[in-house]
Amino acid sequence: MADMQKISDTLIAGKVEDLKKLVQQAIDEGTGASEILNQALMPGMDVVGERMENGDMFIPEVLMSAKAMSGTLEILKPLLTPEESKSAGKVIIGTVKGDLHDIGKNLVAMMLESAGYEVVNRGVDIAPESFVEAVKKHEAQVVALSALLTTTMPQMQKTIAALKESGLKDQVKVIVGGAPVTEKYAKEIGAEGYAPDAGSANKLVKSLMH
Ligand code: B1M
Repeated sequence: MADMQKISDTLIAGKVEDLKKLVQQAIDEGTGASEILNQALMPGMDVVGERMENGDMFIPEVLMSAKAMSGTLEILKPLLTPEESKSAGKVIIGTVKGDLHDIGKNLVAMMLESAGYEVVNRGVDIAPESFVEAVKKHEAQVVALSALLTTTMPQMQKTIAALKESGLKDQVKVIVGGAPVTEKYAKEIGAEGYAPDAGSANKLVKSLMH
């Protein structure tokens, strides 16, 4: 049985290589990828967030934890993604302009890929016009916007406005998510959907594709 607490503590300590080893070991022992994610890594990141807020952890330390988490996602990805899957549709995903948080967004991208969607992950700090460009280029059905800062949430509305201005809004559904985003906010800015976590993002995309 994998030691979830140890995995969590190693993530919080930002020990990148140790964490990769522990996660690999847990997988080799038969622990499921989503179990590791939900029972060790996500709770670990929550502790990091609390400590950051209380001033008990500083940016360089938080970055090490983030790096460690991203490293494990690389290990978990093939286990969450089927080798062969027919595309169920195309989704463009990115973190909005001014926002550099990408762990949650990458998790959503991974979950969508695992459900068979073709995902174009644009990265972080993506300006409204870059989303417009991506929709044009890839002819996607859904655009998923992530924001982790209250100060960057308005970029979601700006992205929707840019899509309208370019005449593309009728072709795509915009969905939003990220810790400070709410269902109410999504409605206010005219997004077609809101997902509180990666699992519900999958369900939401599925419901919008049909
Ligand atoms: Co930042 N940070 N950070 N940070 N950081 C938060 C978000 C914060 C809540 C911490 C705190 O004070 N408690 C706070 C925001 C306060 C606010 O505005 N409400 C904050 C702050 C203030 C900042 C800086 C301003 C700090 C500073 O410089 N003074 C700065 C801003 C930089 C910038 O973006 N311009 C900053 C910087 C950073 C780091 C770079 C150090 C690092 C990010 C590294 C990286 O991402 N590569 C970082 C981190 C790691 C965090 C915390 C600790 C963890 C975020 C995370 O990865 N969580 C975070 C505190 C917290 O959230 N507990 C915090 C794990 C991840 C799996 O969850 O991203 O919520 P999450 O994603 C979930 C859902 O939200 C949802 O699904 C995911 C999986 O279930 N979801 C979507 C996310 N995107 C979605 C898109 C969808 C659907 C669902 O599309 C439809």
